[in-house]
Amino acid sequence: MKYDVIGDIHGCFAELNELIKTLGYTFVNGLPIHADGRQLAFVGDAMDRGPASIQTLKLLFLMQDAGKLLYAPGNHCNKFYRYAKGNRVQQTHGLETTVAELDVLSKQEKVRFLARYRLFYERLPLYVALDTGQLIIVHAGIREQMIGSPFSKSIQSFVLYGDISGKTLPDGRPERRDWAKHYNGDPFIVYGHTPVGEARLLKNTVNIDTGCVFGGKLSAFRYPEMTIVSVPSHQPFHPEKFTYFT
Ligand SMILES: [Mn+2]
Repeated sequence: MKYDVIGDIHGCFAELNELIKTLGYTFVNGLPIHADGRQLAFVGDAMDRGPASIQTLKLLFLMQDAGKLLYAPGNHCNKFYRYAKGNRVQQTHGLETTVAELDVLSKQEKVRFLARYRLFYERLPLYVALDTGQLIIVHAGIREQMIGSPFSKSIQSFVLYGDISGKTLPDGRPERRDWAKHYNGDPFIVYGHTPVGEARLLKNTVNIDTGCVFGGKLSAFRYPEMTIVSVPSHQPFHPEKFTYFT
């Protein structure tokens, strides 16, 4: 099977559509279909910050209903799930934009959407293993010894938030260690979470979060070809949101 793994969408539905078409898919009854039988996959964080989180999620719901969804949840997915359950969560870091989209809907539509989202999230794995375990799709990162291990809170934290040090950066964001630098596993890891100017290939890992919602681009990693396909963002450019690894 061949895959096209899409980076963090963050509500950039227009760019998602353009990327899916650029990859050679056509929409049949709302579902992206590829003539060569390719499959889409996602590194998570489909919502928050961008202009069209609800539309993006509705496409993912449709794919899930059709049994065609390969999606690794991200930290924004987890926070929105807690919101959808009625937990008290801070409406910051982009959640406020998704909530604003919901607030335009009727009460009934909002309740129905949140119920559908809870079901969506509850059906997701922590990460997606494909090609007999040789391809791993995960939101923020994973350590070799975590692959195939039973669920634990520390694995959940790592896949959602990455290798956080517990320290806070001057701008208030949690410090993230460069886990990929220390990854020496055989399975190839496709991940996102940390916006980079260009898709970053390092050993058997690739970060495909090219910061679409911050004015970069939306990227896909083609497997097994190991090539990148991107479309430019429609959003204003915020260079300070990108990480430049050394
Ligand atoms: Mn993230």
